[in-house]
Amino acid sequence: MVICRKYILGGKMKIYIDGRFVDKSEAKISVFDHGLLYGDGIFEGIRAYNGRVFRLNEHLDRLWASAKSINLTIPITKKEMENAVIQTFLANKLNDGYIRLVVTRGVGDLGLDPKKCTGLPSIIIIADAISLYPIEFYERGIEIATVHVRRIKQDALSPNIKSLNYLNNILAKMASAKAGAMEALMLNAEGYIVECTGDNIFIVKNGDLYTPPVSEGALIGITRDAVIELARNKLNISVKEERLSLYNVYTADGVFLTGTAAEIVPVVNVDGRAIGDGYLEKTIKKLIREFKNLTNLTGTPIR
Ligand code: PXG
Repeated sequence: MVICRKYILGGKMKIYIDGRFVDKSEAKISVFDHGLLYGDGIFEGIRAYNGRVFRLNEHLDRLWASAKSINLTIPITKKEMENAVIQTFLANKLNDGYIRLVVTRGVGDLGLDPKKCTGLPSIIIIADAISLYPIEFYERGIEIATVHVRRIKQDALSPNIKSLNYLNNILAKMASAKAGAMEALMLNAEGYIVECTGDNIFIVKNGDLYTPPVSEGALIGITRDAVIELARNKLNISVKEERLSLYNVYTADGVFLTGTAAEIVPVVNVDGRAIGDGYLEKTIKKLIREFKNLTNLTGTPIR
């Protein structure tokens, strides 16, 4: 997706590295860090709205699960990490913003073997003001394109490990840009819909929501979960996690993407086909409104 970053204005950006805050220009790690050499590490993207960090515990639980899965021990507790995230927002005087939380395997030698990383894993926390797409795209919707790059097979690498290696997604992103679209629709090896490069996908059909089950190879998105809860519990909308084909997407009444960075963004065109009611689709509008309420009123306070 196209990221329009509005960098922190005035003052210096403060980056958290291994328990210390440093200026952006001083924020450096070793060229022998296996996060850099091999993408051996994990990350989370987290957002704060109106002085509250949205679903922080869920993000930390997912980070810890990613770490467990690659046998990496995060050298601080979840409570300490929660504190570090809050302190990073405070240090950068941000009430609304985006956090990139990265944990690398740490410094090793030029071989793959993570046992050679004898020091501690590195923890890096970067906060910034971000709006993913220019505002008019949230109002008008975006165009996406199906790409030839298939989502990596889960029996090779679980999509639920938010690893520092995002080449699968980056190659897909490049292919969608070639097709003149803002985001790539990724299929699994069987040709069914999975997700986009940094967001999950939903369709609306006859007032019901459908999204691919995560067993198709998608990340269990935190925004996806929030949207499913809002639809079922607040708006009384049925949500079905079902295998979806391109036919289902092309013939939907509405299509939208969800992600921490993207939030909820309507899709108005897929592979050159205009989608149903586009950005005017009623269910999507209701969900965007409820999601705004939820993000403004809930979350871990920044203080
Ligand atoms: N699928 C993938 C592959 C992701 O990386 C999501 C879905 C949405 O998940 P959440 O939990 O955020 O609702 C993601 C999100 C970005 C960006 O800049 C987003 C992600 C990773 C890297 C960059 O938009 N992850």
